[in-house]
Amino acid sequence: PTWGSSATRGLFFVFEGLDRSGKSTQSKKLEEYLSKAGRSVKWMCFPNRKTPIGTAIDLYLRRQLELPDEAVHRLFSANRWEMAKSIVEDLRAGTTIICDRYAFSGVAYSAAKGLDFSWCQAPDRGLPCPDGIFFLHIDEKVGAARSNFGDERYENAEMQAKVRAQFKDPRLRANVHWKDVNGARDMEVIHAEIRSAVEVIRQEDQENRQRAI
Ligand code: T5A
Ligand code: NA
Repeated sequence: PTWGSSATRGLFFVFEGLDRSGKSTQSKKLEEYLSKAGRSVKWMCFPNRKTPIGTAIDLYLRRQLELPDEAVHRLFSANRWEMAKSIVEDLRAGTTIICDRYAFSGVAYSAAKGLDFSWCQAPDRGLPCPDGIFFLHIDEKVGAARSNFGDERYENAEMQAKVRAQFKDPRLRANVHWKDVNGARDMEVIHAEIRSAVEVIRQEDQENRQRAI
């Protein structure tokens, strides 16, 4: 992590997965659990469609704006950089951040369109690194049963299959705490598994800090 390790630092958790895998559901459940437990916690998502760059991304996803693949890839990354400073400040101030999609989606979706994988990774290098990534996986049949795919770009079976393959690339999991979570189960069962993983990460973080003192 690039923001140091003060005694009060918050933790940074990211949810990843295909469309309709349950990221929003699970990330909001975790937020609710942590805030009820009295922790300072903030939920956010990418793309953040409310910023100027996010507005362009939203138009692109809703097919109202055409952009070259390379350009939109850079916009998704820039949309994270817009928030990087506030993420670091919140973590330093002791706030835990829960984020629905992050740079891993950026790479998987663009690589699925045929862009070079390491080229895709480059613009996100230097962003705050999460303490834990929960990757919700569901197989194609479960995804299809759940989905009510709309008109947004990428919301089709062919693209989802390509993204699924990219998410398996070990380069995404290198040097990060990545946890695969079976997203095809009951919501509460999934939540309980994520909650205990979060407590383990928190414990480890505290032990590491004590060792450093
Ligand atoms: N993208 C994103 C890029 O290309 N590059 C990038 O850098 C980034 C950040 C928009 C698109 O942008 C792409 C990826 C996307 O294609 P988005 O706005 O996050 O990204 O849109 P989606 O991921 O498509 O959001 P969804 O809402 O579709 O997916 P979620 O959040 O994974 O799913 P969720 O929780 O809303 O659940 C979907 C449905 O399933 C039910 C829910 O109630 C809901 O109806 N559900 C369950 N049903 C049964 N059992 C469970 N365990 C369930 N969990 C949830
Ligand atoms: Na979502």
